[in-house]
Amino acid sequence: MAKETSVNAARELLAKAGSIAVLTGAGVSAESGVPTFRGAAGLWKQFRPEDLATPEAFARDPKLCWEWYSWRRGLIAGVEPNPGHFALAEMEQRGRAFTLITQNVDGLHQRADSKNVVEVHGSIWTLRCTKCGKEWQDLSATLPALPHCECGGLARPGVVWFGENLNPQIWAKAEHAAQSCDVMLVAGTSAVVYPAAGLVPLARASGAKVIEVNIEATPLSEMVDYAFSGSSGAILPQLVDR
Ligand code: BJW
Ligand code: ZN
Repeated sequence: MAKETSVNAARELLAKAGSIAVLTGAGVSAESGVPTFRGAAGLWKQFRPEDLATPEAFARDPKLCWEWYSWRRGLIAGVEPNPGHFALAEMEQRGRAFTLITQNVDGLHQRADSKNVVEVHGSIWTLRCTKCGKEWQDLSATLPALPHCECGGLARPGVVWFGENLNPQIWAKAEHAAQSCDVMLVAGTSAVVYPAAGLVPLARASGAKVIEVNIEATPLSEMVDYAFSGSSGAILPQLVDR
């Protein structure tokens, strides 16, 4: 398919859309200083996902797992949202259906004042009890080596690990947004992790136009209507209708 490269045309498409769904990934937070997962400087170059981001890894060594998540919490607490986050928050303030589906667990979209954020992979600021299932927010800079629930159960990070199902209510919101949008904007994701990546073909099959923003080509790049090669911090502000 011929790729439309004009930022102006994509901005106009977004300006005219009655309903927008956005799907973001780690690349959107990269310019804030949050490491991505894949790629040369990605977390998975330094750490093995099977050692840290699976339920089996947590069962085997919860202390090691919490050490990694506590380190990431500290890192994220020390950074700020970047122009890409702020552009998406501004795009939402246009009085039409707008859903920001994010795979990110860092909470930076909310800190940039985005409102309708659907966190399909959970939040690093949420803790969940492995015994009673209670969930709570904890924004503290430091956590105990092994955080516990008031019921005495061991707490785990409220994120979605490999091999785990996504929260059905949250996933239903993401699917609904993908199926009902006129335009889907996909930014900063390698689009290799499912089912999140499947939201893009779902939107397309439902008739949406798709705009991608990424510094590299992804498995989606061939199927989208507009593929912009560049950083989300630079391109997303250009897509806001001012
Ligand atoms: C920039 C930039 C800049 C850089 N500007 N761009 C179908 C097919 C194959 C496999 C599966 C399938 N269905 C399910 C699976 C298994 C698995 C999966 O997808 N595996 C594949 C990786 C092979 N999925 C699951 O297990 C999911 N669960 C599930 O399906 O449940 C049903 C089930 C149950 C039991 C058995 C089987 C199925 C759960 C997936 C959970 C993913 N969890 C993580 C960790 C979250 C917690 C944490 O943060 O620690 O989520 S993994 C990690 O990857 C994290 C991310 O949200 C996710 C996606 O990564 P993302 O955001 O795309 O980041 P990167 O680093 O990959 O890419 C960054 C991109 O940004 C790059 O493209 C850069 O170029 C770009 N970039 N700087 C713009 N400045
Ligand atoms: Zn509990």
